[in-house]
Amino acid sequence: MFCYQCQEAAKGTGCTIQGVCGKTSDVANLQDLLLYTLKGISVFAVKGRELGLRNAASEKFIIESMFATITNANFDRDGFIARVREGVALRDQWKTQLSSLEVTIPLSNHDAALWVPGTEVEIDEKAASVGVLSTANEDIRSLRELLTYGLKGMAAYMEHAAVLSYREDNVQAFMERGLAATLNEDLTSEELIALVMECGKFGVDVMALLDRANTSTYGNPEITKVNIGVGTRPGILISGHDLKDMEELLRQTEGTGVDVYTHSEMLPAHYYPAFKKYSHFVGNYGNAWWKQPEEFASFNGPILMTTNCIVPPKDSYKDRLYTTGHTGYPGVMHIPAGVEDKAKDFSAIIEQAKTCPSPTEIETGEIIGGFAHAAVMGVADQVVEAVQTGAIKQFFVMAGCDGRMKSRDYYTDFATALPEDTVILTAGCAKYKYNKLNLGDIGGIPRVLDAGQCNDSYSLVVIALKLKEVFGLDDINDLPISYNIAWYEQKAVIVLLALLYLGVKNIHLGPTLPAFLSPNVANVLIENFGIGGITTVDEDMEKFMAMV
Ligand code: SF4
Ligand code: SF3
Repeated sequence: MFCYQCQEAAKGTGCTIQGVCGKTSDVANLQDLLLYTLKGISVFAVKGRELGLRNAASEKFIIESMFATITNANFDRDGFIARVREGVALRDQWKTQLSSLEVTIPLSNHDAALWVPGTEVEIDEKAASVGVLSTANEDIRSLRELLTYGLKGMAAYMEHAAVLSYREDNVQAFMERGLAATLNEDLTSEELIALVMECGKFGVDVMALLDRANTSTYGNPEITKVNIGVGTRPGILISGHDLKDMEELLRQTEGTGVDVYTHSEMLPAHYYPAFKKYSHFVGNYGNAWWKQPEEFASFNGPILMTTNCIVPPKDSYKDRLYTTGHTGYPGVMHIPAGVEDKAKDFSAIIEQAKTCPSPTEIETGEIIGGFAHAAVMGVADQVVEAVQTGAIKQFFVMAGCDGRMKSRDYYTDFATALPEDTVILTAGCAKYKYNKLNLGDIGGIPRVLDAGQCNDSYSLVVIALKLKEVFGLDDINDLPISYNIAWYEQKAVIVLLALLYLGVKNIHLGPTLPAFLSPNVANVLIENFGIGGITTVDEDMEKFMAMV
């Protein structure tokens, strides 16, 4: 195996024996093979689209399978083998359909468009030969992977929107074009860089789409205080990003005597009006994804993982862990999709919850959030005035991901060290590094404004664009906003590409720069966008404040 798609890549270069995330070598290879299969399908899907032909099954398969290969989403070997076989069958359906048309199909002689799976052993052998390192040139490899990881993040957001019946054809078309392009040996670095930038454009589109999907279905997030303590009844803990699962679980648990709590990236569900009406929706339990081992143990009740990030479970709670959607873990119960558009059936989780003790209290109090674009626009006058009077001197976008590395304490220390006339704008699970610090407020505006999940970074962009308009500025970089972003997995890659596409400069990215950026590709990002890493809190604070 060779995997370097996330921030925890071993030794800062890549995992080669087993993933730091817990992914085994065979599963890592199978994920590579699935990706290869998706590229093969895309070769034909691109041509089909040109000819006005579509295949809904292959479109759905590409998105769902891309999502399954994201860090910490799915560890299930058998599931990946089944997907590889299904993918080749879909590719061959396309082939048959196009063969009667006698058209020239670019890349149709590529092995990804031709290979046929044999026995499981042969599949494993093939899987070991199609990974990241099969691209010899390190810059081309770097650009191909940067594009691929952006597409993976994009697929995740497309899937979250799709479960709410929101799709955008242009984004799907780009996904297929981008995947096929990574097979093309003729593309120059410049052409690949252009595709990476285009990926950022579609990243903006997909986050806007998901924002529409979420807010049209569940209402605009509202400024909300969320309980972080526990009740006395048994509970179910729900994690991940899938709001449709959230809705269903709340509906099915109503009146059962079982409470519902959120974990990690599901915290922002509390901000949506549609979910506030449930009195058994008690609060948020615990912190970011990497705290699962201790927090899932002390929760005492069943846990539902709707999306990444799964930490390989401990035996102490494995029998009360459930996956659903495109997540999976061997030996962990999986709740399948509902049959014929029926809702998923969560009764097994609810029945198990009834037999469990209530959660053990690990903290008490409240946290505040729900500062998505509509809520912030609602208090825009107050925000603008605070900036004009100098009460707020600078905003710091500290969005992205949290992770288990000790080096991420930097973000807690940075937030603590920020001057009192600054405000943190956050989204994603990065917030857990500073959302319980009680940093106070500025004239009633909290110093940590949480917009929501990582995809709600879109809200931060909308807010920035609005402020630019209000202050009559030509350039988004003239706003009093600095960017100190933490990344972990591929959703953060699409968020980053989206910000670059919007022209945001001087983003600091940490705790380490991606291992998949070759020195030359990193230089392109440094020279064109001023991307930088992090150093120490003191040094960075000095740099940031000098720019104010
Ligand atoms: Fe390593 Fe991250 Fe890949 Fe897991 S996803 S194998 S931790 S680089
Ligand atoms: Fe977190 Fe995985 Fe990135 Fe959605 S849940 S932000 S890490």
